[in-house]
Amino acid sequence: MYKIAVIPGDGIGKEVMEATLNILKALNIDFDFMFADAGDECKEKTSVALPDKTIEIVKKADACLFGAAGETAADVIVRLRQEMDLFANLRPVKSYPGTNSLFDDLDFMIVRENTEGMYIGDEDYIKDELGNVTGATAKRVITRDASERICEYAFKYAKENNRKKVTGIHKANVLKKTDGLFKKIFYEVAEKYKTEGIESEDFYVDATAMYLLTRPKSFDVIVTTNLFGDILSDEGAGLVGGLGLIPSANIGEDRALFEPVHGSAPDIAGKGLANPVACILSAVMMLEYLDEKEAANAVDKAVLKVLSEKKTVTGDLGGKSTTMEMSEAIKEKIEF
Ligand code: GGG
Repeated sequence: MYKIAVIPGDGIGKEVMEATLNILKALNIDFDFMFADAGDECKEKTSVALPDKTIEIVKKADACLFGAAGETAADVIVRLRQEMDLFANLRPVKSYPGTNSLFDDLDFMIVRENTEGMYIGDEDYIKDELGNVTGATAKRVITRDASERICEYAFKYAKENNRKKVTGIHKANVLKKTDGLFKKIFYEVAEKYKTEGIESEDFYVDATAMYLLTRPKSFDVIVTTNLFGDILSDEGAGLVGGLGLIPSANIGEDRALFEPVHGSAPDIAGKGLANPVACILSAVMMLEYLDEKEAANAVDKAVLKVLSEKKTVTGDLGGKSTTMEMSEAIKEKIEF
């Protein structure tokens, strides 16, 4: 029996989570779903965005499924990652048929550092002598330990998943100390993997934003710091048909949380319009993590069939189906 903490969160998080649980319940696997609150609505009700009880439930679980957080994202998902030391954020960029993918055969992985960088939440106002806010600052922290750990993770991931190259992304020409350190450590780790046949290269983040459009097929595994990883993975989503399709995994030493890359999308929330695929594929990543490879494969194939057929898909994919109708169609296609 797997204990799964389930945090639907805000907006479309609730709908895509319901659609995902519909799939998981159809598998021949014993799950104990432990529901927990977090997000904007939770804050409105209880004045806390991430209750201690939720953290307790997540820490007790074998894995966590997360829907979306709205305005409280920093207090909820960013904090959960830090609280549980989920240092590696895996965001695959993969073309699926039947989507608005700009390329039909993209398949690369973005490995984003998840615990420090620009997202440590150390912001301050600059005030004049009368106390008027005249500006604001944000501190960005890059440490040797976290950089080594994420680069090591990316190279090990490449080796174990038959990937050939890892690209380190930074802005070391301007952020000389922070990204200078990240780049240095990237090449220290790369050196160890040279004999394993894993190539390495590095680019500035601005150039990478262009290369993702002009030659995305040249990427295999990307490793980068927190904010750059967040931004580049949305660009990656744009390459393969949008945020409704991109799953993610947040991995720690002995804990993991899985979430769609999209946010709470309040403009379409509650209308059954949200594409459930990003959340369902996040559950596929969870099944792989739990070593339920056969089930993971079966759900992945079912998603592929429904996308290819294009009959029962949501509006973002050119269809007219609701979130739950698409989930039902995927469920019907699962074969063991
Ligand atoms: N860009 C899509 C989106 O809104 N994602 C939710 C979000 O901002 N999460 C915070 C994060 O991934 O760091």
